[in-house]
This record gives sequence, C-alpha cells and structure tokens, in this order.
Amino acid sequence: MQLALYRYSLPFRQPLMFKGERLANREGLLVSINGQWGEIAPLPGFSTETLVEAEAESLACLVALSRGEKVSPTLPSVQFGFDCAQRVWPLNLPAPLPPYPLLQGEPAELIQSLSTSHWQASPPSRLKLKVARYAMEEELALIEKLAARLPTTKLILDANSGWTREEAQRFCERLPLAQIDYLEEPCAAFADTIAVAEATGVAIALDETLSRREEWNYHPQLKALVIKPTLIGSLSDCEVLVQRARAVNLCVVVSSSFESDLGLGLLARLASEWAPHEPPGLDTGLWLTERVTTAGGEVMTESLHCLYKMENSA
Ligand code: OSB
Ligand code: MG
Repeated sequence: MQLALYRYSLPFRQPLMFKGERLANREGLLVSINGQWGEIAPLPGFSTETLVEAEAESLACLVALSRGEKVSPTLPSVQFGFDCAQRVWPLNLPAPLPPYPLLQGEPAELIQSLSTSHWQASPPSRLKLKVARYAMEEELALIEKLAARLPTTKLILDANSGWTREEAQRFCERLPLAQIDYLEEPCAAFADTIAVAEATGVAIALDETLSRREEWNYHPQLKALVIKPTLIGSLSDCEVLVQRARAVNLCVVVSSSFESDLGLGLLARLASEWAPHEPPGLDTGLWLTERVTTAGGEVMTESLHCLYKMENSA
C-alpha cells in the first residue's frame, strides 16, 4: 500500500476576490492512494471547512487507511479528494470538451479588453460573466456591449446570490434575454430566485443551492445544475444530482472551485462522463501561473510540501 499527502500553494496571476476575501495564492492538498491522485482544496468564502480542518481530517483518514481501516471523510473537499483517489475510473471516456470562457474583473477593463481580444474573429458560443459585483448600470452597459460585439455568443451570468428579489428583478428586466443562456443564483433564497424568473422570463441555473444542500423543486425556467464536486463532496452525492438533472431534462455543468491543474483534469474527466455534450465550467486555470503536474500528467512532488508518506508491501 502507498499513501501520501502534499500541500501546494500556487500564485494567482493577480489577487482574486472570493466573497470579500482577497487571495493572492490558491492553497490546497493532493492525496495519493496506491498511485492514484485526488485534490482537496476548500475554497475560502465558498467551502464551509478551512484548509487546516481539511488537512487534519485527511491525515486522520490516511492513518486509518494505513491500519487497514475503512474511512469515510465528512468534509466535502476531503470526500472529493479521497473519492477521486480511490475511484475506479471508466476507461474510454470521450475527450473532454473545452470549457466556456469565464470573464472576471472590472467592467471598464473588460470592455477595454474586448476590443483587443481575438473573440471578434472567432467568437465563443458561450461566455460566462460574474454579475452583482459592481454598479448595476456598469454591469448592464458591459452586457449590452458584449451582446452587440458578440451577437452569436450566449451569455451565462452568475450573481452568486448577490441580489435581493427586487434588485434581481430590476436587473433582469433590462437584459437582452435572447442572448442570455441562463442566470446562476440571483438571490439567496430559492423562492426569490424563482419569483425573479417568473417575473422577467430569465432562465435559471442552481449552484450554491446545491452545495449548501438547500431544498429546490423543478420549475420550467430551471435550465441547468452547476455541480462543483469540491463543494458538494462525495462523488455519489454528485451522481445523485446528475440523475436528478437527467430525470427532468436539465443541463449538467461540472464546474471548478479554482482547483490546481490536477483537480481541473479530474473534473474534466468527470464532466466527460456525466455531461459529455455540455462544455464544463473549468476555465479557471488561466488564473494560476504555476502547475503541480508535468505536461505528461506526472505530479511534481519535489516542488510540493510533503505532509504524510507511507509505503509498505502489504
Ligand atoms: O459561482 O460559479 C461560481 C468558481 C469558484 C467559486 C464559485 C464559482 C466559480 C466559477 C467557476 O464560476 C467557473 C464556472 O462555473 O464557469
Ligand atoms: Mg456559480
């Protein structure tokens, strides 16, 4: 048996804000069980557990495994990491689809970068934009510009439950709906989100509602479930959501929580298994300037901090 746990710290291209917290580095853990890897990287502001808690539970689980015991982690990020490292992965998965691009930053800067981007020549079929972060007028102006410059591109908007029902309604009334694919999580309460959909005609995707395990019901304006395995945790819980989406014809969008290149590769494989026709929400690797794996997929353990290592012939 072989067991190991490493910690990584990868710099962001520029500091990113996560629910009001400014992060310069992405920190997480990589777990290896008999040569197979998993990633454990709670995301500040989104995960309920901290990295310190995830590290403590991971170490306890590895010690238990080394004694031949069965383990069932309780923290979502640890469940995801241990499940990936112990999963029997299907062979012959279809090649992962390229992720749709994610725009993040000041509206004024994004408008500037639009004019210099290569998108004019080859526009993406879909594009994701975070909203409910800056002044509503600025965000609506940016959306109007995007819609005008990229008339064949559909926009995914994500409010991360940043609006009251009234704010969301005011915003959605002014959207070019023909070019909006869907809006993720306009309001904190599911009832408010549905009320906004009904009042304005916008299509909705659920994300935090799923990772917070809040109750939700089918509605004809629901279009997609955004599945973030690092936040939801066990792969079998994710698979229950995939089944539920299939049963009522919702799109499944496998999405990142800013994992390293290793985690993004695992998520891409899950996406090609669970949603082979749906481009995933995995365009976050651009924000990291360093990698944990080589181009050939080997983990560069020598550049990581080793927290646990055990190898025996049993
Ligand atoms: O709300 O979808 C989110 C990344 C980290 C935390 C929350 C979110 C995200 C993303 C990932 O937007 C990219 C995507 O889903 O396209
Ligand atoms: Mg989201």
